[in-house]
Amino acid sequence: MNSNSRRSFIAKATLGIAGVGLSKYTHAGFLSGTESFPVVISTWQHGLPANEAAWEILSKGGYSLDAVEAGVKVAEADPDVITVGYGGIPDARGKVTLDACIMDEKGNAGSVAYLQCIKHPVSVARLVMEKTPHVMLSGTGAQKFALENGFKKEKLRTKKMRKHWKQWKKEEREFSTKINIENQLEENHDTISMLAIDNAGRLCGACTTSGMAFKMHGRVGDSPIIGAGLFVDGEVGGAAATGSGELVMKTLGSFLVVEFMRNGLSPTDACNAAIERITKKIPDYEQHQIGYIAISKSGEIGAACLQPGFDYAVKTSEISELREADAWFKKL
Ligand code: SD4
Repeated sequence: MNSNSRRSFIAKATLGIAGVGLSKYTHAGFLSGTESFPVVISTWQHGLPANEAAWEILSKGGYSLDAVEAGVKVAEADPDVITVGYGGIPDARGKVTLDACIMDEKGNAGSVAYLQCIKHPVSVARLVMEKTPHVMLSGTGAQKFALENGFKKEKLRTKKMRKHWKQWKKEEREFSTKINIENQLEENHDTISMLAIDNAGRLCGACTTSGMAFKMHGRVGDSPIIGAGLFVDGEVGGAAATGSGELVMKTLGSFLVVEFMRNGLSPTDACNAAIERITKKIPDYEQHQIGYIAISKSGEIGAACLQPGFDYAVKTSEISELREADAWFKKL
């Protein structure tokens, strides 16, 4: 059996189990569990320093909305995190275009898409939520709104990314998804999505990205789409995504995870069920990576992914660690 057919076999076998009923999902028990408040989780390795920044606020009894904003801003400001904010991998025309959103425990939401030259898109998204009657602003309108509210216009593309883009133009010139190695230059990669519950039990989330490497100019992914890249229902739980945004958008992934939790699944089982939905609905799912993180309103955390290799960072008063999410395609 070659590795592709072996993968299909494993996927079918798993589908068989899962098809019996939602409660039949199997996952490593240590990956979820009840954690006390406050708690913060976020995607990928760059989630570790981001969680620390969020913790500064949470540990002092602060608001989880402030915590998730401050947390993801660490990745946005870091030129070495090349899939978020400043230093992000450009699109096919060499432009860095950013997507971000934020959501609070009451269901208020703000979002920006296709935003250029502004270093902290998540903070602009928060202002959209707090200062406008709208949920989402995009492109030049979003940029104008940011500038009117005191943000500075800045050049975001680093020299390293300009070189990377020039090289890509010379060699590849075609968009392709690469599982877990969207960023081939560094260990750190991908969108940062963060969910936090504060001392008062308020659950908020944020998500920010420069999107898929060398995407078409004008392309917007799942990250700023409420319900796709992020969804929070303060009475149930929250979920957030990373990976190939098109698949997440087609299945409204984060909303789906929260709805599965509403129907009684644990966070990890809910993430697995949303991954399963992708495998049922999207024919070329094997070419992609998707990762979900989730948290219930009581502070239980979980995660799941399509391909092995998705890590998420967890911070509580007792631990600060990186965990490997349960993969649909188990390690071969
Ligand atoms: C997007 N979901 O733009 C983002 C990118 C990402 O791993 O998370 N990549 O589709």
